[in-house]
Amino acid sequence: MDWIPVDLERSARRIERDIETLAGPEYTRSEEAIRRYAYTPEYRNTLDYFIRELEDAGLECSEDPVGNLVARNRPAGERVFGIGSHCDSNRNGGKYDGTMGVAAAVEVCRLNRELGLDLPLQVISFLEEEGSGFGQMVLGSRIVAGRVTEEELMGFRAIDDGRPFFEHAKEAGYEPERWRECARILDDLVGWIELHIEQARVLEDTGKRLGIVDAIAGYVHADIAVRGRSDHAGATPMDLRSDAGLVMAECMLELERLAREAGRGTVGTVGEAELEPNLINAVPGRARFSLDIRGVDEEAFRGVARAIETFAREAAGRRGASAEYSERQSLPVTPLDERVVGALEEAARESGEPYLRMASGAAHDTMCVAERVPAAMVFVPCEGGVSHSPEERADPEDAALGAAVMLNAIRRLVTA
Ligand code: HGY
Ligand code: MN
Ligand code: MN
Ligand code: MN
Repeated sequence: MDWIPVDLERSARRIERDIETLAGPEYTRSEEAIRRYAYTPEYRNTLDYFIRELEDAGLECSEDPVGNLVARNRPAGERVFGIGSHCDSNRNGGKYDGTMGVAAAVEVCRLNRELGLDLPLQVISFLEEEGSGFGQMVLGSRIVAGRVTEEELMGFRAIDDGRPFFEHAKEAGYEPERWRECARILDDLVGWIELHIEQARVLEDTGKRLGIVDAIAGYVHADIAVRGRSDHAGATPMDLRSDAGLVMAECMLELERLAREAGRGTVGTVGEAELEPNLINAVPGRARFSLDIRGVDEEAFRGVARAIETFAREAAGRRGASAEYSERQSLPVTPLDERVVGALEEAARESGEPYLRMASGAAHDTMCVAERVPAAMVFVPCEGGVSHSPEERADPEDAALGAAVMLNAIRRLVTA
């Protein structure tokens, strides 16, 4: 099947306009980074922006009971091909993570209409992919995939004000008690592709413009709470202390050692850390820190999670303290669909641009969609691999090429 000619320059300018507009003050809580969390005014403005663009491209938009945005160019019940990503941001986010994937999906819809292809499409922009609002990553797509329980949902609290997820959802106009109905948004999908920035530097280092993703690393998210004893920092001799901060410090270094030792791409990160009472002249009696452990080898990364849990208990015991490990959530390594990957590779070859077949170290909503729908991803480079940072930089020209590759692959998949 020959390559559909696309005016890549025009697509790049439209994607760039979307990205730059959505970096403006009404779409982010602050100027120094993109701060756009579920159920906030800036998030609502962003959804409304995409709704306008999707309606201009001939799609009908709706939002499911928790706020996943869905847009279709076919009536409910008819088979469609799914594309999309997320437009919430990390708490210290950049302009491109997620948002560029939704913008590329909108561009596919524009091209579909302008070129008269009339491919059956559905766009989804998933709620709370980053976990910036409630500390629960890929929450919108986990709800859609049924990878949460009612009990868990009822227990999720907003990071900023501690109020329940359901309360925030209702205040934003949704009906979260109907969360089980969200599964329906995957019912008509014959396939799914998410375009996303790579968030690492493999494409840049190898001089490729496109990544065709065939697997996504699994992960464990957990917290360790240490209880030692608060003491006077000046009067308490070193051998009489039960310093929770030192237990945390030992665990941080042990996590690094375990991840390096496990190899096979296993990584471990302590990204959040709190000490109590967090005073210059008090020995910390309590510490709470997060664990983000990932890899494409299930046994390796889950082995690291088990090992650090044991280590924390023992390190705490040696200091007269105790340590409590609690898992927030985890998702398995997700192999993606060979037929969708193959169609993307074929389209990438036809584009004549250098591409690389690769795995994703970052998590994506596609992990949850892939549970029920043949799915794959397209990566575009980001400068120096920098992401989850306002320094994130990516090239709209690459996203335009990615959109054209998606369009060509979808035509191949829905007409075969
Ligand atoms: O952290 C992740 O993998 C995703 O970008 N939220
Ligand atoms: Mn993302
Ligand atoms: Mn992210
Ligand atoms: Mn994602």
